[in-house]
Amino acid sequence: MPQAEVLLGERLVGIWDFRLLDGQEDYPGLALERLELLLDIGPGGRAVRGALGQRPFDKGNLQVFGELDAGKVPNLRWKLTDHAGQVYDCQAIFDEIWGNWSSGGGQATISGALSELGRQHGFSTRQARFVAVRRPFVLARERLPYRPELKAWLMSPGHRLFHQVWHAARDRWRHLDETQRRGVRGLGWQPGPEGKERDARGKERHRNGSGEDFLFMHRDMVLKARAMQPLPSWPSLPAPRPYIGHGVQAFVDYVENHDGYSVPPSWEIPGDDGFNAWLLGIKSSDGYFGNFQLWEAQYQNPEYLSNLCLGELGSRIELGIHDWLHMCWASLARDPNSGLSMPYARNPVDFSERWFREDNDFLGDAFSSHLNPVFWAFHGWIDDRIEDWFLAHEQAHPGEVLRTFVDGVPWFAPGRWVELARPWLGPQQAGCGAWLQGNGGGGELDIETMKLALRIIHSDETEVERLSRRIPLRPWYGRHLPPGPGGKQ
Ligand SMILES: [Cu+2]
Repeated sequence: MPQAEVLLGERLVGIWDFRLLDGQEDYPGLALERLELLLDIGPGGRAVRGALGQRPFDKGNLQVFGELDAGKVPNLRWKLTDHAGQVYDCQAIFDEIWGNWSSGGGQATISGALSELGRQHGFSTRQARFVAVRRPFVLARERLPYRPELKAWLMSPGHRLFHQVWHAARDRWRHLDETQRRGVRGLGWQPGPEGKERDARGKERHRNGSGEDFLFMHRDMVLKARAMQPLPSWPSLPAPRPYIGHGVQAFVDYVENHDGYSVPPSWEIPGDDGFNAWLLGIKSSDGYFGNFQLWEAQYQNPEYLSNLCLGELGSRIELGIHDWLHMCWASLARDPNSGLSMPYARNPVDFSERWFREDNDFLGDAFSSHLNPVFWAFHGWIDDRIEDWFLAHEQAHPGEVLRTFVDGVPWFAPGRWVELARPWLGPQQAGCGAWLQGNGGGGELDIETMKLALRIIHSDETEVERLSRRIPLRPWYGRHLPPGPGGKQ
């Protein structure tokens, strides 16, 4: 399946508000108010299918048939038929004036003309010109609001920076030189005890306990958030977009993101083919059925789980399905001031005021991901796998894993299957970095400490960026492009 067609498909699928510009007398059936053009392309599909009609879409829709041919863009040509046997020829232009605005589910237009099929164009031909405007993707935050208390906690600068530096320190530790490490240690932000730091992506990742840090820190976060508002886990990973041919209403509900859990449209980083193909793949039905569902089954398979240490379970989840979940449900990032799309997302050391606003809930960046309501659904799902792991061990060798509490959080005692007595939650000294510890930490000083730690952690990247005068980066959770377990992705 050529990528150009997939990308074009991503731009066409959706709900378009349809309006005749003229010819109303000749085409009274198309001159109705609130006509909607629904466009879909099946998984791996090479054709555009759709419907033109009015809610509730249960009768009287016109059917749309067209080839999906990126070589002809911006020209589109479709046949439309109604139930009475009337057939229309539709020639249209897919409007690119919006440029990158139309990628990632932003606004776009299709404008063109309809005529009765079987008549040649000319003065006697009745043509009707139309325009169709795509509705932007409805973001999860519009469907799944927070209570004020929880929202305030999540969007506080301290919490944003805590989450970012916690992930960045362990993800980048193996790339830091001695000077950088000394700097980070001096601020208390080394991931784990000094000299025995637990880097999350290095050779020892499955054995050094970093996976326990990952599971424990997020369990702590989920418990504290749930104390302010119920945030249910996904009982299973939400199914991909239903094909319009299986039911128009189900398609519409999905595209309008009724439950908040629809996968947002993909986007492209210019020139970064590896990222673009990966993102399309993880957001596709193939990605869901061929990879997500396999992971989902593996992490509930007692035989597999009973042979894993807790740290290896956490580390495998973190570096695989966790990156996928973040990026699959991420929407194209936008500049909070201008609304312009930012396919690379925020620079990790850009601490301008605008990024701290509540609308910055981009799932691809640890600075903002925890503001996105989908975060809690899938981190809850990940957390529920810990119980599956425990039950699997109980069944295979009862008593080898013992429950305990760590800082009031239900956890497990060190032993054959558990490495650490104290997973890493950031600096333990009073005040410093204690953002998850009850009162919300120590104020301005901590905020500046965390910014400084991030500047040190990213200092080599900033240099590269300065020299090359560009931002050669990807969104945080889209940097590593892990393969799925299905082998194809
Ligand atoms: Cu996190």
